[in-house]
Amino acid sequence: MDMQQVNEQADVKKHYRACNICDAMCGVEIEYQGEQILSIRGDKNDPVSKGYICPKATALQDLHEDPDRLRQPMLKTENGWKAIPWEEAFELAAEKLTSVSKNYGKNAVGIYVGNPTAHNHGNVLFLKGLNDALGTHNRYSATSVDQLPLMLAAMKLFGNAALFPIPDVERTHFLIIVGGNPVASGGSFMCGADIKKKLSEIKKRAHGRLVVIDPRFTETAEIASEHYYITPGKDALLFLAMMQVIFSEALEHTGNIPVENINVLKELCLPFTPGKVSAQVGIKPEVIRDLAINLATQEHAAIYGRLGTSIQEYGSLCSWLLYVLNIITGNLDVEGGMMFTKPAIDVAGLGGLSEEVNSFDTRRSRVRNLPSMAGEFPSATLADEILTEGEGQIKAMVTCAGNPVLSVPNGRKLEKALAELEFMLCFDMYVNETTQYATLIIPPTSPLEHCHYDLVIQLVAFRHSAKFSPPLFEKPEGSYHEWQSYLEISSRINKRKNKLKKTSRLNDVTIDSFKSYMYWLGDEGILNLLLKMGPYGKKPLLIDGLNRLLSSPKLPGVNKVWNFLTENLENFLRSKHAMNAFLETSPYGKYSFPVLGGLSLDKLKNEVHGVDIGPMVSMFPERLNTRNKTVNLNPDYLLKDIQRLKNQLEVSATQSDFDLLLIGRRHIRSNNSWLHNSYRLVKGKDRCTVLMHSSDAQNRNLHDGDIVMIQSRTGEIRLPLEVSEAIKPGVISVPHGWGHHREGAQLSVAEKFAGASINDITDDALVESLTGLAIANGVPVQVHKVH
Ligand SMILES: Nc1nc2c(c(=O)[nH]1)N[C@H]1C(S)=C(S)[C@@H](COP(=O)(O)OP(=O)(O)OC[C@H]3O[C@@H](n4cnc5c(=O)[nH]c(N)nc54)[C@H](O)[C@@H]3O)O[C@H]1N2
Ligand SMILES: Nc1nc2c(c(=O)[nH]1)N[C@H]1C(S)=C(S)[C@@H](COP(=O)(O)OP(=O)(O)OC[C@H]3O[C@@H](n4cnc5c(=O)[nH]c(N)nc54)[C@H](O)[C@@H]3O)O[C@H]1N2
Ligand code: SF4
Ligand SMILES: [Mo]
Repeated sequence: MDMQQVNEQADVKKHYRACNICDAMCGVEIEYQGEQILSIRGDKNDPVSKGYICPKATALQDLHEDPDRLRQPMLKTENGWKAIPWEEAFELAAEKLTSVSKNYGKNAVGIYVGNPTAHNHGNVLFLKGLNDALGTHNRYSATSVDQLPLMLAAMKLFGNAALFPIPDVERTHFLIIVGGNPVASGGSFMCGADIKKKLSEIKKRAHGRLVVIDPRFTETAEIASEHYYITPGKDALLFLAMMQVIFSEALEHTGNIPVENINVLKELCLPFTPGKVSAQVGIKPEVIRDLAINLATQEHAAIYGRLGTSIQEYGSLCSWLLYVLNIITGNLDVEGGMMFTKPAIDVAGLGGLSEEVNSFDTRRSRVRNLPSMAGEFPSATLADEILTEGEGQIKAMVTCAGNPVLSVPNGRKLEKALAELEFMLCFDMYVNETTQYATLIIPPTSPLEHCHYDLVIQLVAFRHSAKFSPPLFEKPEGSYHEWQSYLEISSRINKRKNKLKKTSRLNDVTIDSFKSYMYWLGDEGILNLLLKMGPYGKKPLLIDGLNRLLSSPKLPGVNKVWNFLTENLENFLRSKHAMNAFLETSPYGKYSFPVLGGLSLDKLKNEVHGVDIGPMVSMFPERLNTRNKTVNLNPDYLLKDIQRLKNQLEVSATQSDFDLLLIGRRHIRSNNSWLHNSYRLVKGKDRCTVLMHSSDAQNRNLHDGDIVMIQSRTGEIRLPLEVSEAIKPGVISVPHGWGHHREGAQLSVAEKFAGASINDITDDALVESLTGLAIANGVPVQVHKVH
């Protein structure tokens, strides 16, 4: 019987799940017959997304059916890629990774973790096991081309690098969005479906006002009440000037937030008057004043920033100032302002307990002396660590759901570096721009072949909900889910390393029994435990309770309790394997009580459309993880950057050959680098173009449709020009995630819509001074016509 016959006989059925492509978590309804997907629509009964989806949802089908998608481990041979059995792949990976670390030291293995990891709970839960098995300090991720400054600001202010303020978009009356384009991106750190509608609704509320501040007149600007063009990289000046207005008008008020050192701020912002910063920022002094005064006086107001204020020269300062502006205007932790989440699996609560998550500058990178954050080094220096000889040089890499050749600055340099590795293992579903350098690629199951729970994104959503999506299709026989591959490889590495050490407490039997235990528990078992322990699980609010205990000023001997707990935790965690992810969340499992009711995986499984838990609620000061339950506003770690800005106020900018500033751009039909193999999503008008203001085009005698060359310190790319009025003069914009013409990649659709990679011309030497974060917005470039 062939497939067609099977399909004809099968009933037409409906499957419900959450789309896990971007951060919006839309509910989808998939109609299918046998193995055949008939349609993908919005799930009208999803209590949060209510039927909304964007065009990318169809990619769930395209990814599943894509003939280029890898379904088996692939080994690079002299005659090209060869599919090999799974077990053989696990053995080979463990063997090579162990031998590199034996020959050159554990730091000779590097690991880079990409964005889709956050959309795959199994990977999140089992990554720590893999990291521990590798034992390397050379860890990198998309964090340092994305939200790292937000983590640092949250750590400094709230004592927890995983506790993020999120705009309460459903109840705010005045929202200022600086350097974010949620209408295209679906909303980041303000996650939830149909953000365009949610934002539009702000304008309908009393005194409702949506303000966008962006060098480009974006899709979000189109629906805003007002838009102001800003010079890239000058946001910190704007924020300091707003702060200056607030203090000079004596409008500061911090509501229920207990703060320290607010007077330091008053001093600090004195030089930054609206009049002084206006010319550099590009916004009139009266507008700056008005925004500041309204933020301080209007109820239900918030100011929010995203990539435009993050991956830029003053990313850390901007992110900190944004949070502080909300604090001193009484808009933090109040309805309609910036609030904190308490998701069903309390990732922020866990973050507060983790020493590693809350660590900054505990190590320095070998070549460029850049600081670590949350146990990772900045990705902008990954290529250096591979290319520069000496002790600790990276000789083997592991990538997990990442495409750094297209996403990290100076991708060309990284490419050269990857080509020199002795071994590279990529967990990915494609042979793409990065994974083509692999020795071995191990694919995940398709997005429709595994279950899904939004472990990470719920942390940064503007409304609490929970949804469990079962797999739609069985995974192919003999294949492994990604978490299983992680587990298989980490157990094998652990065994090999133990043989080398001979002295370890762990022997093969314990490693094997742990592995069996983890298989028995599975990703679902862990989710179930975490849900039961979470805030809606009717458990003793374990994580929450610990967090409170640890930061309670009234409790005598807190340090003793802390030491006791961490010592015990460490005893569990020292065992170095995948069990860690689980143990970290229930280290006190033996003291826990029977679960009486509340949220559990079984309950969620019965709610196929998901459950709406409700809006964010005020949680301070309890939710604070600072030891004394106050927010210290002293910006000691930022003083250098503030001084640098102050100096810039006095001197005018020097002329440079690179006379334009390059910024990024997102489009609703792309997602970073990896949806361009879906024909439905890439067809139509070319999207990988250079956007330039008509006056800049005229000055260079350039016309719409011309092929132009963009040059920077690091390289050049060619792209078609799109002349526009919707961008600030002096600024050009190019989307990232393109450049699929690289030989060796096997993306049959994407290569026909190749575009060019902006990260061939972003500069790995240009990093934020404090963290080493990549500066991808505001890169100096020049543009010429190609003859
Ligand atoms: N110039 C510039 N650069 C940027 C940005 C910018 O705005 N401008 N944005 C930055 C940001 S915010 C980010 S997050 C990074 C993203 O950087 P990365 O995470 O490195 O890149 P992605 O394009 O998201 O690549 C994801 C990879 O994961 C694979 N993949 C997808 N799903 C799965 C899965 O379930 N399992 C596995 N194993 N693989 C999977 C895809 O095939 C793809 O190879 O890019 C950054 N780079
Ligand atoms: N469709 C789609 N959705 C996505 C993604 C995608 O690639 N495509 N990627 C996902 C990921 S990984 C992330 S992190 C989020 C990102 O989500 P967003 O941050 O909302 O997305 P961006 O479009 O990068 O928005 C950044 C904005 O900052 C502006 N900008 C650039 N430089 C500056 C500056 O110096 N100052 C100011 N004020 N503005 C500046 C840009 O013009 C742009 O409009 O989106 C996620 N969702
Ligand atoms: S907005 Fe994001 S989550 Fe919703 S359908 Fe589109 S890609 Fe999926
Ligand atoms: Mo991102």
